This record gives sequence, C-alpha cells and structure tokens, in this order.
Amino acid sequence: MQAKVIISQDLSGVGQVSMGVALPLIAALGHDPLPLPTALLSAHTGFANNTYFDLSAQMAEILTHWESLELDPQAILLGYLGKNALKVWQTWLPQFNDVPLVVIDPVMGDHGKLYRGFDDAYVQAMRALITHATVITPNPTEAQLLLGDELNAEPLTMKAARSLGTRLAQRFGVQVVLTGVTLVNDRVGVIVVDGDDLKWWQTQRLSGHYFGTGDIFAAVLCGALLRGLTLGQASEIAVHFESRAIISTLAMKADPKFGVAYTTEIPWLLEMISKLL
Ligand code: PXL
Repeated sequence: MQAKVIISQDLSGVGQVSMGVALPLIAALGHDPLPLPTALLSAHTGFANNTYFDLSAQMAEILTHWESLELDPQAILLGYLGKNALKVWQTWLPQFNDVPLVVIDPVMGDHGKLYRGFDDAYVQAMRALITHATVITPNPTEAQLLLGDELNAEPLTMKAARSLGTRLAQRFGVQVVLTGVTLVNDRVGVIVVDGDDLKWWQTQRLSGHYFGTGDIFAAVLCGALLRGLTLGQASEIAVHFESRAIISTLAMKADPKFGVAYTTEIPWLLEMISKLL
C-alpha cells in the first residue's frame, strides 16, 4: 500500500514553490499525497503585490474529517505555513505523535533576513513546533533564527556550519539537515546531524537565487526517507537533485523567479533511489 503523506503549506499560483512542487514529487516517489493547503496566493512572495487568501480556518475542519476516515498517515511534511496555519499545527501536531516521520521545513527567511510577513513571535512559535519533528531542514538564516543567533548572511566555514547543525539537534532534540549553506570555499554544503552522527556534502555553487529549491529539497527528503533510505542517503540524493534542477534551469535560460526545472530530473531521482534500495 502506498504511504499517505499529509502535506501542509501554501499553494502559490505563479512560481514553482511549496505545495506546487511537493505534490508532484511526493506522488512521483510513489506515495499518496494528502494536501492540506494553508493559503492560496496568486504568486509566491518574491513577486510584488501577490494576493494572499488565508485558508487556515478550514484546516481544523479538514483535519477533523480526516480523523474520522482513519487514514493512518505515514508522514507529515510541513513547509511555509504563515501565522494562522502555524497556530493550527501547534494544536494538531501533538495529536499525530504516532506518525513515524514528521519533516518540518521551518520556512521563515533566507540570506540573513526574515521573509515578508514574519516576525519574532513567529520564530518563537516555530521553536515550539519543531520539537514535534523527526527531522528539520532549515537554511542557515532559519538555523540562526531558531537558535537566537545574530543573523549573518556571510559564507560560513565548515566548522561554523557543523556547529549550527549540532546546536540545533541538541537544543530541539531532532535530526537536522542544514541546507543551502554557502561556504567560504565558494561551494554549497548540506550538513546532516543525527544524534552523534555528523555527515556533510558539498556541490558547486551556482550564482543567483532560485525560488523553491528548499521546498523541493524537503519533499525529496521526505519521499526518499519513506522509501527506506537513511537520512544520509536521502539528503545526498536531495542535494544532487536540487543541483541538477538548477543546472537544467540555467541551460534553459529560464527565469529562476518562476522556480527551477526539476521535472526533467525525476527519472534520475527514481533511478538513484532504486539503486540504493
Ligand atoms: O519557497 C519558499 C516559499 C514558499 N511559499 C511562499 C513563498 C516562498 C518564498 O518566497 O513566498 C508563499
């Protein structure tokens, strides 16, 4: 039977981000996605003047109906939530404590800044929410926010990146995959902390800002973990998938604001996973 995955994040019309990428990826990886959208936007917030229609009032009603269906979800994937949806999950996530895999991407900011619409109270609430996760996938800005460190968008040494990852794992009692770490050697790294086990990978840094790559990473990680890969294997595959998607976007000379061209890389992803199983 296919594993059911509750996916909760926004649905943005323009720009391949959040729910728009998680649904096809979780399905392509062989799972059964249960989408619980938190908000409907005309476009992601990288486009000025986007509309934002909050759907959080529906979320508790939907979850209550789902409870009556006895769905037995095998995973929950939470991404960009917004204030009201975060409140809903604060109430509901503890009730899902028998779900074996909870992946939380604590989407709040990037490049040393909070995203538009987020504040300190949101960061505080996210700190409480992630204690219910199995694994979190912050970028360095989100890691610094969660730890209450000063925000610093400068490239990091591997030592500083490892310290961010291990401090998060210890403080919040979760597995940590620190993503999108720009390193002083001009490469991009991913740091994986699972208890005392620490691993990392580096890939070439491609200049520019690519919307949705963190969302793609979290969805691939979640789907690959459900297929039975280890956290290290799933993280390594997700980082290479992301990098291949960026390279294919560059090759097409596509505007990265609209998201990255990841679908052409799905056959590679499936082949890599089946090789590892
Ligand atoms: O990719 C992260 C993300 C998700 N959802 C919305 C966003 C962003 C980043 O800008 O605006 C609505």
